[in-house]
Amino acid sequence: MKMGLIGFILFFVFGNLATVAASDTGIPDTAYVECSGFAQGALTIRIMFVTDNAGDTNKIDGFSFPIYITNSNPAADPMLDSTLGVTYSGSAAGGFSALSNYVVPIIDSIICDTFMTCSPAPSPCSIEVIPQPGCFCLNDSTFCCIDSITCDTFFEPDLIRAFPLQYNLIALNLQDSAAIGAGRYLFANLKIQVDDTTTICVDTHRTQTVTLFFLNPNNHKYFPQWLFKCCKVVTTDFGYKSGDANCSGGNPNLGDIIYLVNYVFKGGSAPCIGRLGDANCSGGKPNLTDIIYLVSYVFKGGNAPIPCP
Ligand SMILES: [Ca+2]
Ligand SMILES: [Ca+2]
Ligand SMILES: [Ca+2]
Repeated sequence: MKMGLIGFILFFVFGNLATVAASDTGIPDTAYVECSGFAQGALTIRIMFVTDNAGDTNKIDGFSFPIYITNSNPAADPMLDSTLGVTYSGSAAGGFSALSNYVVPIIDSIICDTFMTCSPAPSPCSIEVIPQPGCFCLNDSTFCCIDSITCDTFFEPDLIRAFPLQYNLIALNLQDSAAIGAGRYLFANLKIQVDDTTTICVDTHRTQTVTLFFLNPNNHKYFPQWLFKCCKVVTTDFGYKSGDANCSGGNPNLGDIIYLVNYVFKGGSAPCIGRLGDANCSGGKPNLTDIIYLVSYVFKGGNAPIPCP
């Protein structure tokens, strides 16, 4: 578990400073998500906002963005780039003095040990002979009292891969650099490496300790509207043609047929990108019909494999 000192401090600052609700002047400000393309194995998603707030006391001087990211395909094995420089590259808040981004640890398991002392019961063990609360009859002749319970909490070790992922972004203008006035801006980038086609959805969420809000220069917070969005990575984003089961590039050929035969009938490796093996785009895992389809294309002038989303 690692939250980062800045994140922790900002948490504290927000918790204690920004307790007075301020109204959002003009029309409601809005935070939203933009799918910004796929390149070199990574999907870029932009967290944006638009504000009409004018006047020095109404501008934006701080942000709390709890983000909740889901992934539809475990085989895509998404990995978030949580480097601060990537997250806030080009951000309107990039010049703010305190920038933080941290993945909220997910509790994997809790293991507890119970320590107790047992004694022989003077008469057959029953509720009457139990000396105090916290004790119980172990059997007819023995009672036990719990001395203490200690628990260890284990967190998911690889946080940036633990989807669904809670990601908190906090930007605070602690010095007197300019607050952000009316306009449409980028707040942060989510750069997510994926190995397969998938749908990544970005939402906000609310817990006891975090919520989405903007802060004005008087440290009053207000709550912008939020628009949820999903971004898709499809087969063609990877630059491979459908049927190129071994990801060798170019048109599907005999090598791909052999690769699929091995996968379907001999327990060989799955296509490097699952959907590439689905030559007839029927959905599901590649099977014999996809092999027949590929054979027809490669040797009999049949239709080219169908690009599948
Ligand atoms: Ca407004
Ligand atoms: Ca190939
Ligand atoms: Ca198929």
